[in-house]
Amino acid sequence: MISYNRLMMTLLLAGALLAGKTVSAQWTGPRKKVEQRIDVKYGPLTPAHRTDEAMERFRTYGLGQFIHWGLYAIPGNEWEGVSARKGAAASEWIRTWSGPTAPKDWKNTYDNLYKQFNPKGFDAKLWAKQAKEMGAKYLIFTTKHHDGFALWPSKYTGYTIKKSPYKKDIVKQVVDAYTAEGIDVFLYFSILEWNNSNYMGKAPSTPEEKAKFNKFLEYTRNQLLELLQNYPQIKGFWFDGTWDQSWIQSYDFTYKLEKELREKHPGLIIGSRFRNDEFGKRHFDSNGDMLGDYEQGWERKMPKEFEWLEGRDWDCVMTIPPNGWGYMKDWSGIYTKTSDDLIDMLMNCVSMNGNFVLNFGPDGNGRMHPGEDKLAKEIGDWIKINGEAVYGVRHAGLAPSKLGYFTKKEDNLYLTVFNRPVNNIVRIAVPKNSAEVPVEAVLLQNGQSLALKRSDIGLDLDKNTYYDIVLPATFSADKAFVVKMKLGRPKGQSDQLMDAKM
Ligand code: FHN
Repeated sequence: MISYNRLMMTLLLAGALLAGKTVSAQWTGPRKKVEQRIDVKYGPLTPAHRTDEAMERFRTYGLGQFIHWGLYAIPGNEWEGVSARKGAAASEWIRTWSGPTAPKDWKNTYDNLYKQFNPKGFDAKLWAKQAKEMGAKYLIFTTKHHDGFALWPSKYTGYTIKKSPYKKDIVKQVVDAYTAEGIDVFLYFSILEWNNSNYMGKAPSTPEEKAKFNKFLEYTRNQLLELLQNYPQIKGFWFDGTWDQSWIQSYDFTYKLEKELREKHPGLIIGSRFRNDEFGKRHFDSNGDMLGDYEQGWERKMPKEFEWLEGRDWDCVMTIPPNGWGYMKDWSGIYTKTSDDLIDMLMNCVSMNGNFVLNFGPDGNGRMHPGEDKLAKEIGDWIKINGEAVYGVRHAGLAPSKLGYFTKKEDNLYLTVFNRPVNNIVRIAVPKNSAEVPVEAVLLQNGQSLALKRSDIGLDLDKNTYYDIVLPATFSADKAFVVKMKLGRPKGQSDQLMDAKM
């Protein structure tokens, strides 16, 4: 018999579906607690916190590289001198260009771009070398985006790299080159396809529609199994384009498919974007349990507070321009993030146990944008000096500092300072009852020892005690720098001060 809760959930979902709304996850605050758990048949297939080797490795990555590459790289967000800005959602969405600026018969032009795709300058080894120099420990690479064009010679469609003048398998070159550099590879895969005649956004309703969409589902399954077979080194899939009702309603199929992929490839990592439960709940099921191995909703945003994450694994994927993941020829007139912005975001993420994944959009010839080259170099230079504070670190368990971000590894505490105090005193607040406190401090970049002393300021009702680290007045920095502290047992007790009686 169907329970009351389940019935209510079903009615609510039906209401949402009728109203044409997608039931989406919540990314802008602490997650609302589910008041009463209900029976969910299509919930998570893996534990909330996997402890196998692959997942433990995922937790050490710190920095990743995303690459969006496909036919959209040819126009680079413009066509015959006309910009697609304001006409298309983002550079890799240029096929959807509409409005007064859109070229005539644009979709058709776009769908034929594959006939020109011949990136003679593409060298996967160069990309991988650059990624390594930048400090990326994993790559997420677009095997096919929403246009459906496959960068590998898939047997299941004619719309692939094999049909282009370039012909060669790009996915293979990328997987091999990055793996050879010791960088783990995850494959981005868009479920939705704009120009596949079997795809539809709405849930199929007639027998004909159902037959068509079933073909699409089988095609998706075949392609995914093909990718696993062709590129067995990969560590995971990064799914996208899973928000349409057709996919949402296919929960029985997607559940079985996830199971099959995991069985075929032990250790495979899949984020929370792949599928939903039978009530249409995406990322988290109706009980609030995560559907996948890590939270995959932090796109161009980060949690404000560590507590929001409730211990879950996560990654943050970030563009350099405000939005736009594919190649954008013209970076003028928009804000493009600086290496200071990006290092700040990186440290913010790792301080909350997340990975930061920076996106690159190479051009139609296979070259990175010069602006991306510059940023990769600057980030790499910084990480070479400060990587100890980035990789394999965990949340430090201290209250956030106004000066920067804490990370921790064993008995080392790191503070990456972005806001240098004018008095040169880096003050660390530690709870009074803490079993470990800073006992030594150095500048990570050169090992220079820094003076450190406890400062019992005596603020009324204060639960903290303070450790003051003095930066040499002669020390100058034009980028964030790291203060590395050794943690040890506190020497002596903090002063017992009477709280004010008011
Ligand atoms: O629509 C895509 C977009 O083009 C891009 O690929 C990003 C990357 O996370 N994902 C989708 C939007 O969420």
